[in-house]
Amino acid sequence: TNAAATTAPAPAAGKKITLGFAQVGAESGWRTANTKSVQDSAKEAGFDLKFSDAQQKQENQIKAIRTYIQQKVDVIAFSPVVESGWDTVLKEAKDAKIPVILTDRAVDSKDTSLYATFIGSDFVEEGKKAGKWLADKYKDAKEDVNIVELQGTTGSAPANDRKAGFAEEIKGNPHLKVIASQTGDFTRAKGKEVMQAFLKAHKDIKVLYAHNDDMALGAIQAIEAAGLKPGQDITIISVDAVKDGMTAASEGKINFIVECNPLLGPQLMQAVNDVVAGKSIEKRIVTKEGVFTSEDAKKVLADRQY
Ligand code: GYE
Repeated sequence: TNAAATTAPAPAAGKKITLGFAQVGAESGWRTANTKSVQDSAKEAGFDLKFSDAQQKQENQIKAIRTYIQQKVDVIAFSPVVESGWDTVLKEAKDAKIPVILTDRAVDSKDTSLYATFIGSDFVEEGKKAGKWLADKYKDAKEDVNIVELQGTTGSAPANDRKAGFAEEIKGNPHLKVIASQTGDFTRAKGKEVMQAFLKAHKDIKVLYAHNDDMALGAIQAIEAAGLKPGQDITIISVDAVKDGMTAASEGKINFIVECNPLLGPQLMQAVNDVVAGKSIEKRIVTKEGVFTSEDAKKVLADRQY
């Protein structure tokens, strides 16, 4: 498998491959770009794609996976909304001899034979990049720096890991204090709502760490409505680097963005081809990504595809 693939494999001669893809939902700009990448590259690869949107509910995803098993698709791929609770349905796919590929988010199943590979980012690393930048910014702090955190979907791999990675990097400085941490479910509306509540409850917020751009963008609305300047009165860090987030960064409203690449389609289609061809594939395929300050965002914004 070519881990750096940016284009989908060309269609092979012979029987058309059927791929069942159970998507998380349509909760964020990241997800929209991810869905488009999966759909475009399945088309390019000549696959018959069956696509479902679980609206961020695990039960819907399990239903979709069971339907794909009944339909005897060649491969099932999905981005698990939460980490736990997948063993039963994954065993059903295994018993039906349908290979499963995890994309974007991980599961916590002990039995790794339940899936062929996991393609996606290292979310702990993303959280660490965010924490490292903040720890560095406040390395000489003499007073407490109050941080509020907007977590992603409760129980999801990116929420768990981005929280853990960030905490790990800031724990060395006792002045860096997370005074409130709540889920905003990766959406703009929830990000705004929870930030409003944070601002009401705490008068001295210095930093916001949002687990994705959409929640940061919602929070920015709440911050502005409270008469404060995002990026100045409150330092903002987020994850994803989608176009709207990068725009806010270029305007100085978000100070630091950790990139999370949503364009997983080409690597997924390559893995599907390899699995169907019986080739051995790597158990973990990590995507590559960087970080952006406001200045960086200004430079690359015009060329940003999503
Ligand atoms: O960061 C967020 C989306 O699983 C990496 O899900 C993905 C996350 C992404 O809703 O914006």
